[in-house]
Amino acid sequence: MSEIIIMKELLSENKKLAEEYRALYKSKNVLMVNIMGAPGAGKTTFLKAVTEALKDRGIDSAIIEGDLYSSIDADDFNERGIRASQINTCGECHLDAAVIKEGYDKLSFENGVVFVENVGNLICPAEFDLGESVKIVCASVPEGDDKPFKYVPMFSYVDAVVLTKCDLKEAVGFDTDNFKKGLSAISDAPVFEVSLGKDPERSGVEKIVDYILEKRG
Ligand SMILES: Nc1nc2c(ncn2[C@@H]2O[C@H](COP(=O)(O)OP(=O)(O)OP(=O)(O)O)[C@@H](O)[C@H]2O)c(=O)[nH]1
Ligand SMILES: [Mg+2]
Repeated sequence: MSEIIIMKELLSENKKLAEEYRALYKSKNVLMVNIMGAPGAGKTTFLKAVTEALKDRGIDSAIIEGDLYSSIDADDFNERGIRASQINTCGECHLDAAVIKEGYDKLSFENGVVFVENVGNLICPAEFDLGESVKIVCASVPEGDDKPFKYVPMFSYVDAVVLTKCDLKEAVGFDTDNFKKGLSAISDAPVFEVSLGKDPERSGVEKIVDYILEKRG
């Protein structure tokens, strides 16, 4: 069998599982949110701020951490009192619906929001439905304002874009209009800007929390 046929079968089997698990997560009153982005885009930093803001609003959250080998991010969340389960892909560049279900089962979590921190990668994760209800990409300012023009599958796949490290815009000459021009050519996803460097105010986080809670209904 050719590699293309094997890949098509794999994706179709994954899609079936994802539909089944999406219904299961909904039945447990869990909103599953898939957070994607390049390595170092600021996914964990963003999730720390969001889970804290949700807690302030009385909403429980938990994390499924996808990493090639380490458990650094999951340990960090657990130390902060946010339940996190670890999935190590051992070199694979993406997660799939079956491993997310395993991660979810380890959490024993209902009635709240589960965030998946996907493996740092702007390409492969856009092909794999995880059974989530919301897909978000974190794009960081230092990566450049041309990314929506170049990584079309990812930016056209997501429901929302979080533009991270906005405190660095001036330092790296980031052109926000150009970024939005590239995005609007392929998607109507809203853009949320956040600055979480040294900003104690969690700048921009409340708006994305409103968006997530709207999706929860
Ligand atoms: N200046 C600035 N730095 C940030 C911001 N958000 C994250 N960082 C820094 O960027 C680096 C990477 O952040 P992480 O949150 O670990 O990124 P990540 O996407 O989770 O990284 P991986 O899980 O390794 O792919 C860290 O040094 C953060 O402190 C921000 O808004 N502004
Ligand atoms: Mg991380």
